[in-house]
Amino acid sequence: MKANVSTSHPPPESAIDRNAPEYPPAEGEAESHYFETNPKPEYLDEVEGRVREFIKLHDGKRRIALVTSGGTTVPLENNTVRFIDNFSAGTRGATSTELLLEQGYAVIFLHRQFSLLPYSRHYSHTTNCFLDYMVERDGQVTIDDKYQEEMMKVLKQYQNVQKHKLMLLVPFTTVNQYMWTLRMISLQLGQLSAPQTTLFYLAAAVSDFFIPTYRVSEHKIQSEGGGEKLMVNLDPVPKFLKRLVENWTPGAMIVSFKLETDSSILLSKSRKALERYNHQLVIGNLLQTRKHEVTFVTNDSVQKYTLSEEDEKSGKEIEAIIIPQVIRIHNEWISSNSKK
Ligand code: 9Z3
Repeated sequence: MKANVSTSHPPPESAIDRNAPEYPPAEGEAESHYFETNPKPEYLDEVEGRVREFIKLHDGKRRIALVTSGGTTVPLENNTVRFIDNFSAGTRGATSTELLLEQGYAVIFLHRQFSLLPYSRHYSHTTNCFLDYMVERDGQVTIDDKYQEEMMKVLKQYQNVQKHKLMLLVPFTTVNQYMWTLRMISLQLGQLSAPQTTLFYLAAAVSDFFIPTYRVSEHKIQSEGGGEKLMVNLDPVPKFLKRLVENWTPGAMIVSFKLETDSSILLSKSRKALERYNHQLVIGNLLQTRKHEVTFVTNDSVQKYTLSEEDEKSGKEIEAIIIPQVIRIHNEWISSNSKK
């Protein structure tokens, strides 16, 4: 039996308001300072090899998208017992990736390890347990007749993607791993001959605050003695989007997401992000309504897209509205940049 209640959302009226001060976009100095003082993940060279191979396989044959997905953690200890996390399940990233693949993109899926993955997301979530799709027949485990058609469709799509090596899965857990990996992949994609064909779709919920490595406690923070408060002192995470747009992958089409909880500031914050980072598209969404409402903000338009109740009931997802619009804007970006 399943109690179908959601425990992952605080009541909207008590959700935190992210009215934190705006930190300036990071420039070159902030980039060198960050990457000199926060260590490179020891596995990054291996991942870099795979990314190179993947890009080489698809460059010139199809468009490549980098999709980021899921939340980043901020460890409080080096030998990590405790960490700060956020709500993101990776639904937006995983669902959008399936649709981009369907439209002919090859996708590097930079995701929080153990968050939702394209295709398997349909059966991996605790509210959608894979065991519920199975039955025992003549001593064999098989898929229940009523799910055959739906599962066959997902299986075929998944197998096609595997067969043609159209998706590369790259995991992260901490915000530092995310930053290092994002920069490495962006620099690789920045070397393509037609950068305008590359799409960045930055849906990951990246922590705004972190503890720089030199201040992180080596071992588990002790609670002995009692009565002491644990004071956590966080620095702002540098805003590297400007570096990505101008230095790491110039010429690519970049879509960032803006998340807020207060509807009265969503539009102004989205506009501000577009101005500050000078990229092509900000998709604004509210924590409370992100699954059925988004607002596209470009230099010359603001457009709200809503999933009707009817569509939602029929199982349609808002990404099925988002992705065709993103591709339309990407097409325009490619043609306006190819003319030059
Ligand atoms: C988003 O706004 C995504 O749409 C969600 C998707 C994280 C809300 P889920 O994974 O949720 O489907 O559960 N992502 C970007 C959030 C973010 O951190 N944006 C930064 C900001 O708002 C700018 S890059 O400051």
